[in-house]
Amino acid sequence: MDFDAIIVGAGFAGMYMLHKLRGLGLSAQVIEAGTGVGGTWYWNRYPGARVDIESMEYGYSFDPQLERDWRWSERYAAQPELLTYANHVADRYDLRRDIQFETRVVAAQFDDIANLWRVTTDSGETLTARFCIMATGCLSTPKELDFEGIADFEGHLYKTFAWPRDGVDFTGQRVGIIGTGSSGIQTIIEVAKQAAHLTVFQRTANYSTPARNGPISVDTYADWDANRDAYRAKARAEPAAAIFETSETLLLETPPEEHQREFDARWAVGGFRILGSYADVGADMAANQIVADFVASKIHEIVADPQTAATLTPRTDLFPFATKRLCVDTGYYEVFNQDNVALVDIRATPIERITAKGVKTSKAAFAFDSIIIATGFDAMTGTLGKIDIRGRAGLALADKWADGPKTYLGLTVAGFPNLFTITGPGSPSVLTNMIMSIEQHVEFIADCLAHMGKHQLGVIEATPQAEDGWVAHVNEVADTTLYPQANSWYMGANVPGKPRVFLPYVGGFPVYVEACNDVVAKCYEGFAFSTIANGH
Ligand code: N01
Repeated sequence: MDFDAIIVGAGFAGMYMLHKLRGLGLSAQVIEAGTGVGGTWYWNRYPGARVDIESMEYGYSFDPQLERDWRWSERYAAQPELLTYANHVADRYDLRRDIQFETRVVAAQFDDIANLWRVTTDSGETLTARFCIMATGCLSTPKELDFEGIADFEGHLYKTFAWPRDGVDFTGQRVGIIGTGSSGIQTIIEVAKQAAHLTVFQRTANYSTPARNGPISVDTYADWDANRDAYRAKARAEPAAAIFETSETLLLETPPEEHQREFDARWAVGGFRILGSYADVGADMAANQIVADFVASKIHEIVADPQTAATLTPRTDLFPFATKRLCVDTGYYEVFNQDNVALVDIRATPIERITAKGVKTSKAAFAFDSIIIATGFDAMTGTLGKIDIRGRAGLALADKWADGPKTYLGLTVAGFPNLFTITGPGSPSVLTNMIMSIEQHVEFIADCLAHMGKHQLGVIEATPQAEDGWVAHVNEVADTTLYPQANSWYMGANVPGKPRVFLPYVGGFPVYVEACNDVVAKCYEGFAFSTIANGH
């Protein structure tokens, strides 16, 4: 089967890409491993899974009628509602007829002679297309489960990233959970409501701020309906493409009573607002410590037992505030005041192994009916790394990226013609409201393909010089921040053996969009095009 484009993944990126390509009159086929659309929201069905960008800002913005017709129920939509939304989009634009479900792409190889991509699936089928577009998501391949003895456990083992579709009832159970990132924190809150006893194994305490979730009022909707364009524009003007009310004021130039007021106000609004409080928090350790101290004081206010509060308080010597992704919760720290919840510090007493009955640390043995694994993902490059992607002359992407990913704009890779990576490494992606970054990339790609059609260009490829320049810029900007100090998944540091490189672009969404627009305005500066004679 031959197509103009093959799109890998039917999450929000793949769905919109398909819709855009159809609009250009191009044939496209989406290949999706799951049985349905939704990507992240298809796979991550653990209890409490919920978006932490406000729902109003998280929905697609490309179709005003879609926005007007859809009504979110809560300020932060829960996974079932997000999945319903993804299905609504698929139905509305009749996307499913061009999506091949339950199929995994295992290889994508560029044929230099025919100038096309040969994409092989796990069923052994090979499809061909001029363009190959990776809409594979940034957090779609879980970390390897590296616990010794995990196969010995006789109880139930659950993974947040592959949760049973029918849900799990933990009533009356002794449950252990490993991992206190966003997935773990959201899961803990819900499981603590059911389980007879929940033991939380924490290696690194994480910062979490209250979501202040709740129903979206009629007034809020009326306001959004009247001012939607202005809100969307406001979000796009923010570094994270979401309304954090980002300030340019420097914390270190502000009197203490004023920053206390500012933090309190932002804590009261909830969500990620605190991230926008002062411009120097992400770059200056002294400023960063002040916010860290504020959050620490909140943890100590909420958690009754001082020892538990201390263990839950993140240490800035391990990572500065927000250099690991901030979590957003509804009652996380409060959970530790419940009698049925215990916290185990596995930095002090490491897990030695999983046993037939539960978990053994250096200090004690714990018996469980169920263990939940919430240990995170091989982020941004993990899924691409699992596909045997080969560009010109058989060059393997895995080899090219052996020391860390190299891209031009996070969208293209030199030596890999007609390949695009939506929200790829080197783009703002995970540091932003993903839907905004997805839309911007999809529109960039669609405009590029339209340009190529108009000018009868067959092949586009980033030049090595442009790629080198972009990679240097991505690193240079990251080095002006505190991010590289953390052993985070942003740095690839959560996966043993992965190169330690800051993966996303931290220059901010507006700066990045301007860079992309500038490239286009300069006739796709940094790209080489060629025409082809063989009909492709
Ligand atoms: O994964 P994580 P996640 N032994 O990597 C611990 C997005 N997301 O799935 O920090 C013991 O953040 C690890 O400890 P440490 C969001 O972008 C969004 O929770 O490595 N512990 C950490 O506590 C998020 O950032 C939403 O010391 C081990 C945890 O497991 C990203 O996905 C919801 C361990 C992993 O945390 C990933 O979040 C959920 C080991 N061997 C996710 N290995 C929303 O929108 C790891 N850990 C709300």
